[in-house]
Amino acid sequence: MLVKDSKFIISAAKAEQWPDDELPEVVFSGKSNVGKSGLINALCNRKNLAYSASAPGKTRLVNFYEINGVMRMVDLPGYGYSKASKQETKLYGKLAERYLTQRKNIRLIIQILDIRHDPTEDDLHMIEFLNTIGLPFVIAVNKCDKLSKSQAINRARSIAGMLDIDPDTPFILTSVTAKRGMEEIWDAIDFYCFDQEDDNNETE
Ligand SMILES: Nc1nc2c(ncn2[C@@H]2O[C@H](COP(=O)(O)OP(=O)(O)O)[C@@H](O)[C@H]2O)c(=O)[nH]1
Ligand SMILES: [Mg+2]
Repeated sequence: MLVKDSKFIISAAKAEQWPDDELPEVVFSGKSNVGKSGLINALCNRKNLAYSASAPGKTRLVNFYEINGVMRMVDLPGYGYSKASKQETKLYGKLAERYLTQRKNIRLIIQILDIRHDPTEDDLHMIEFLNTIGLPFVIAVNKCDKLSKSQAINRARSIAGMLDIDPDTPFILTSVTAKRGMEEIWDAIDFYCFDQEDDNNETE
């Protein structure tokens, strides 16, 4: 999709604040600092749309961004947020969990991992959770600019082997700084948000 218009809608602290319409939503999930906001910015060709630095505190809420008036990107609170107290972590975890289990608009989840590190226990729990809720997800292994191309491919392979996922799950190497993998992510977004509906319409 060519992004012509992208705007921040709301940082929701409770479900009552979720936008009340049928727009498809793509969710960005991953631990703090893995690049959730950066990926949203890169996909939208914006510098600061979703940057936490410009919105202190909002990273622990569910942030909604509307794209071209036809879909939304949703920046989930990062898990493993070290600065939050245990109680806060639990609360924000609940916000994310409620959103993921109750929100009807979700078409796709982009689960982001750091290519340099093995998945954390939190990452593995999150992926287990994604398997149980049954919504489509892809894995983005981000920060691949930090490694050489061959190192990145090897790391991605070894990370894939550590995950309990369907072997068909798309595994996309991404870099916010080098703008890598953006087309592949957009392909997945377009497919899950729009193409499937088009296919249905064609066969009617
Ligand atoms: N080198 C590199 N740095 C990245 C990449 N993605 C994010 N970062 C940096 O990692 C930090 C956290 O990114 P951010 O998008 O705020 O992570 P979030 O907490 O998951 O939203 C920032 O300093 C980003 O500039 C990437 O692909 N490559
Ligand atoms: Mg963020």
